[in-house]
Amino acid sequence: MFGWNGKLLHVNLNKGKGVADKYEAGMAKNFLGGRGFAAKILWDELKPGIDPLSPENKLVFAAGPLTGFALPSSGKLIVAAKSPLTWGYGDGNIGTFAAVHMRKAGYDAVIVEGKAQDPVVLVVRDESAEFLDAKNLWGLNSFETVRKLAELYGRTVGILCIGQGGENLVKYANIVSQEGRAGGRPGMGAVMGAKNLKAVVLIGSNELPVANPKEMKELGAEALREVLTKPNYAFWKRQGTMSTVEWSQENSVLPTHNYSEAVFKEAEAIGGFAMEKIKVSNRGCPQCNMTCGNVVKDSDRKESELDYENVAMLGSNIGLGNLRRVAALNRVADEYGLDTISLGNVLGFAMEASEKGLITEKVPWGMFKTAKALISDIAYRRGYLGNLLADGVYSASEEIGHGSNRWAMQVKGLEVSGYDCHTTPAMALSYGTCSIGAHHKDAWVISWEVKAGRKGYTAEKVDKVIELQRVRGGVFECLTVCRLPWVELGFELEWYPKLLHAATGTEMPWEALNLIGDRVLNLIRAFWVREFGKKWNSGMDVPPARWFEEPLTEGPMKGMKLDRAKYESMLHMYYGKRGWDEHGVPLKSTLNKLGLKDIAHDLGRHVKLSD
Ligand code: PTT
Ligand code: SF4
Repeated sequence: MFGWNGKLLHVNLNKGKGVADKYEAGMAKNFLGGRGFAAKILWDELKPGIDPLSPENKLVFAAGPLTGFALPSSGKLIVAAKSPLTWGYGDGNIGTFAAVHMRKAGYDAVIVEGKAQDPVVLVVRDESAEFLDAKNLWGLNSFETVRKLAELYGRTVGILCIGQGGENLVKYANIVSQEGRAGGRPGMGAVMGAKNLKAVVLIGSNELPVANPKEMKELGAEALREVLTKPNYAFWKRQGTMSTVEWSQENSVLPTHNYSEAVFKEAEAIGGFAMEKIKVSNRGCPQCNMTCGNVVKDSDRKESELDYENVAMLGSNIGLGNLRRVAALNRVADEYGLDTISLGNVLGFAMEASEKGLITEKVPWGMFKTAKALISDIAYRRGYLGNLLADGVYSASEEIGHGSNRWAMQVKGLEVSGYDCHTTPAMALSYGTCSIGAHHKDAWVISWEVKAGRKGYTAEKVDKVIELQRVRGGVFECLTVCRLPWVELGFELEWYPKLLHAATGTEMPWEALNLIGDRVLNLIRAFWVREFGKKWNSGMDVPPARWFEEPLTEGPMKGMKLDRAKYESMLHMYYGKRGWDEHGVPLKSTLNKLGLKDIAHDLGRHVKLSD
């Protein structure tokens, strides 16, 4: 095999042992890498119904056949497991030297199972897997952990770690790398913590197997040059994803006060241009020449790396209009290793619950000190409120009741990311049907929808959601390369089959890639259905009630809200186009057509599948 290493590393923490396994060429051909490998491995190796925080869960780090080559933005990997937040499939995408080192160590995926007796660091150095006692690291935040490990192994190795959030099993704890790159929204950090795994260090020194080295070198260099010529390049380097704050405000989709509104009075103060005034440097993922991490000095005089989601969720959504303070909240979230999107949601939820008198604690909107203290309580599960919010917004709403589930902003248990959907039915469908819960990664359809017109619940919108899910949630997540060169700069999709040919020697036109995308998304859907069995229902694909029931009261879209009946008919149109039944379960024929006959057979033992 070329492009792929053809090897996985299985690590058992109970036994303190790592074993390398070869995998069949069919796995590469059918599932490509990254999310495709993770979904297949979790389907094959996890017993349905296990507790995600038990030793039986497996944590998969997986990359794709382009990862690590010198081509645009190829330094990312997927981290996946059964999610403790949703109890379904969970994953995230992290830009990290660990991606490059894992591939150069000779592996396309590392799978960690079991639980270490005491805290450990897993160190994978080419063929060897060793374990380092991590008792002295347990309790440190992610920055301190990375610093200590870098002192031991050097600054250029790959390090993935958890902060106190993961240690204390906060259900949206994520995994942090390189001081400010973080991923695994649905609690991948908690899965790591439950395994007593404080960090993974990856050190690889081999050449990547490449089918056509000369072609790869030339194409990669040409592709990198091409990125630099894109008209939006200079502005992108200045603001990265931060210009989305102004865009969201102008288009009335900026989450504000727990998604009750979609414009924020102080948006300008937390936008891309305000950020430029306090920016000190750019950071980013390896193998990237359009680095987009905006490093600013926060109100605690520490460095904090800002992206749109961080600012929308820890700024407008909680009513905080001071960017340095937003940056300080973002910094502590990175230190503790807590997902900023879910964190902004639980804080917004607590502020609303406090305002409505449903909790005794006083958590006023926009109050920086209270929010910061509460984040610390969450990371350590301190006190009633800290512990309550550490389990996520769905669980918190179940606990406090009084109809708060109507404004607990989540789908399938995962908190909604930074786009309000009162006025955007296609984006609501994207959240409703995303493969990990309410995340924008699979189909960021909102920018298209705002131009195409918001009012309709049309077949064209359903088609667009499916098209984006295939390319973004399917192909990009399997390749694990960053999608932003394409999304933000218009780097053409035609590059990827050419680069794949150079790396693997295989012709993979977009029709073939799209088919893989559909196969992987159907496999993930099958995973959810297998986990939930008879409890699975189409209501799990419906966004929160607030967007259907409470119209916006401010801004140019004042008075608008979603129409539930129309959303439901659009959802059923989506099921039809996907080849799923009226409950959103794939038909047997759909799975068979996608080459997932064995999955259909297995799933049929858990739920009744229609033909
Ligand atoms: C992603 C989610 C996002 S999406 C953001 S900002 W964004 C938040 N970032 C967090 C953070 O930072 N610290 C923290 N403690 N929690 C955070 N949670 C949030 O996590 C990220 C970039 C971004 S910035 C985006 S859109 C793109 N996402 C990609 C993707 O998903 N796939 C892909 N093939 N390419 C992508 N490119 C872009 O990568 P999750 P990163 Mg991320 C500080 O993690 O779980 O996938 O959720 O990893 O390396 O930081 O890159 O406006
Ligand atoms: Fe990472 Fe940004 Fe580069 Fe993508 S564009 S690889 S997120 S630095």
